Amino acid sequence: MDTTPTDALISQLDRLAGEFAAAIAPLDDEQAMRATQAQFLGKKGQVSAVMKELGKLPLADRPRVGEAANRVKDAIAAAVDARLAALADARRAADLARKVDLTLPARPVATGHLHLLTQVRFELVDIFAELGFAVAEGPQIETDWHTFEALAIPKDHPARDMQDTFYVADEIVLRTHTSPVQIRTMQAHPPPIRIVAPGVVYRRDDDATHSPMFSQIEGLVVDRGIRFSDLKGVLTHFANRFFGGSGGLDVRFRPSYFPFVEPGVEVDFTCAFCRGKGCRLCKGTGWIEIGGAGMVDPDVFAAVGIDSEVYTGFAFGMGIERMAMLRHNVSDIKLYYEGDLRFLRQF
Ligand code: 2NM
Repeated sequence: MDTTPTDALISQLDRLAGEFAAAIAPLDDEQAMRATQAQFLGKKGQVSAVMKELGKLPLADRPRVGEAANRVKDAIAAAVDARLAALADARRAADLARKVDLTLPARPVATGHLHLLTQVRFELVDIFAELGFAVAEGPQIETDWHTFEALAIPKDHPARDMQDTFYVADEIVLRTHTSPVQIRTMQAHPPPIRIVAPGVVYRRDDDATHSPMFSQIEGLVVDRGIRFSDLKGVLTHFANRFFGGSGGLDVRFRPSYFPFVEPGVEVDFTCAFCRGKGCRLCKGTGWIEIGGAGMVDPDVFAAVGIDSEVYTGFAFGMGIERMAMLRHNVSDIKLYYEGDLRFLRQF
């Protein structure tokens, strides 16, 4: 039987499907297969080349050729899908063939933890939070007014000297204590006030026991009828919560002077290590120095617009590095800031 040009074209198209399957058989990535698919089906591809002959065929034959062309396109798409499925099956089979011991212990995941000073700061804040204190924060770069003037620190006070304070600009300093936070709180809120202000402060000191940046926590309570004995009660509760465990630690006030309080005191706690008997840590005294405190000076209240005829208050401050030192036996303040993991990992 004679083959018509139409039949020849159709068998040519059907052959292309087989050629395509052979072309992608060695390929093992989808991108290469898609490129080959485009080669066959694209404008300059083999299928198009065959279809260009369509115009020469009798009109009546053309639908049969069109069907054949669609068949080829479907066959090519099916060949790609089949090859991709085969590859995926092979990968999965290889995966399953690999021996994996699911009972092996997992590799440990390295986790960090909070810095010792952060842990201790949180502990301190938590204890005061139990007593109803809120946490207040403020800027580290402060005005001379909030840092010194409002706290009744006189112009010629050594703390205001360039030798002791980092000046950022005229009348702008790095705060030397967190007391400016208390000033800002008193300006912003009427009493009753019950806050602690934890944070870093800056002083031009740098030796074995002093760092130019260190952390403090200060407390402030202002209300009607706040008394010196309230201060002692709060600090005694704090001493026993932070150091005590079983309780029984006392607070001792020694007369002292801070421009912003009157009276002002240095605060000692019973040495928690010898329970007051005297040991190396307390240098035989039975007492440990903790910080300073006092009743807020009426001049400070005047600066922030609180009527000292109506309100009284107490304030206290302590160093967080020193608290951490006493609790964890840290010998050198520099260890906190060096980032040596051999130190940090111990806490
Ligand atoms: C201390 C010791 C004594 C203190 C006073 C004030 C304020 F703003 F209320 F006047 N804030 N902090 C204070 C008092 C801080 O730290 C050694």
